Amino acid sequence: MTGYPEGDTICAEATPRGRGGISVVRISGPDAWGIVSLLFDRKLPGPGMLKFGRIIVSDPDPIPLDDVVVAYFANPHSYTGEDVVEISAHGSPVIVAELLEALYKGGARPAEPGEFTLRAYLNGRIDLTQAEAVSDLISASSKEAAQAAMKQMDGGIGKACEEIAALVERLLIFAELELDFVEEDVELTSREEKLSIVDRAIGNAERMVAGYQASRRLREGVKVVLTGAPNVGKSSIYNKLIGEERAIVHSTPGTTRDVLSAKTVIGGMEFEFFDTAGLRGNPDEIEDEGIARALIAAKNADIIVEIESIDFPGFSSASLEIPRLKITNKCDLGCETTDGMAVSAKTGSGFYDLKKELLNIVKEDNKLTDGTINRERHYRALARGLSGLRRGRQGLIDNLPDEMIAEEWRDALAALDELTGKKKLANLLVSIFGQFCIGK
Ligand SMILES: Nc1nc2c(ncn2[C@@H]2O[C@H](COP(=O)(O)OP(=O)(O)OP(=O)(O)O)[C@@H](O)[C@H]2O)c(=O)[nH]1
Ligand SMILES: [Mg+2]
Repeated sequence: MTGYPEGDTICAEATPRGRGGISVVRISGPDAWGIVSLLFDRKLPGPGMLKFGRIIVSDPDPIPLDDVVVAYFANPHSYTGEDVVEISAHGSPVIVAELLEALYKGGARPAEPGEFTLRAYLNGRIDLTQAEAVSDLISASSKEAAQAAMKQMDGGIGKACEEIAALVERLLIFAELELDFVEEDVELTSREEKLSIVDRAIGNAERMVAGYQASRRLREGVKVVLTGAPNVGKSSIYNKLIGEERAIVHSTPGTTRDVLSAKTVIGGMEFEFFDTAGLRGNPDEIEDEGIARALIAAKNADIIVEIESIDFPGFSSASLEIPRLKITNKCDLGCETTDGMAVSAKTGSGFYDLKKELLNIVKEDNKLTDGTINRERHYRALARGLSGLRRGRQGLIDNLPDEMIAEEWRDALAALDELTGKKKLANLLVSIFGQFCIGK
């Protein structure tokens, strides 16, 4: 299926490489129990139990390697759905290396990245979206992203897809039944009833898509682009927001040319800030590469911060339909006359309110519901499903033959199956699980 052998016994360190309190080595497969029994100086614990004991390896004479705690999870009640043994050893790379060596000698092979989770998926313990959630949880860089991943691990997307699939299956059954009676030209189910079912399916799918942008922001960070005329202090504000002197600040207008970006966490949310070249009104210079790049960055922003300063005027960055925040910088020089938000990159005043306002803008449209999709992959599959449903709906209205309509329902079902991973596509699995760390 994925190029990895299946059904053999795999092992890997499940904790990060290095020195620490403990290191956990995980073994999964039909021989997990047998291989570890040969190394452990006591009888292995029963399923779901822990036991303290000693690992003895042969070198070639038996030598005690480490005192460990062994946990045993019997199939199918384990992470992978296979027999799993976890050995918690002292956190030393030397011990882990020796232990793994002994396990290889016993017949286990090194696990590939994500292979434990892949097995959990192949054994039907989790669907594909739950496997992706495991990876998202591990790589989450904010509290909110971690919570969203946890929610997805419960299988919300899979359940929402199943509900839609159940509706589409009913439509498919109606269509096929009527095909059987095509000669008699009878209508077994009214068109109104079919339309109401397909409308429910479309409504559900649209709700899953609705939160997509918000959940993508949670995963990838909120993109905030700082724009404004030259010299208003964009780079100074950028440095202040990320807490580092990354961008060059200078009194000469037009200092910044390239788009710079850096990530930082504010109030549990990850933000990615972009510093850009100053926008000039002079049409001769509008083609300037830096300005062009600044405008592209603004187009891809989740939020645009439009900056002006006491000594330099504002410059509106086109009329994009993106939430924007107007601020005035250099308030240490006096901002009494401004009505917008006032900050000073020099003194740091106003930054607390600025960050609070950014968070408010994000939280406004960040209401995630169960089953909200969050990956481009989900989005594409669901969009395909939705267009199948819409074409089928139109077919019903246009009184197209049942055969043609059934084809649309099948397309929609195939897209849903791809989303949850019911349909197992080898190259898709390689690309998803290849991004995992080893040992997960
Ligand atoms: N007094 C005062 N000066 C500031 C403040 N912020 C920036 N400056 C000064 O304004 C000048 C321009 O600052 P930058 O941060 O380079 O401005 P910019 O908008 O990035 O400029 P370009 O990259 O040229 O478009 C520098 O001399 C800064 O020291 C502030 O809050 N108060
Ligand atoms: Mg600059």
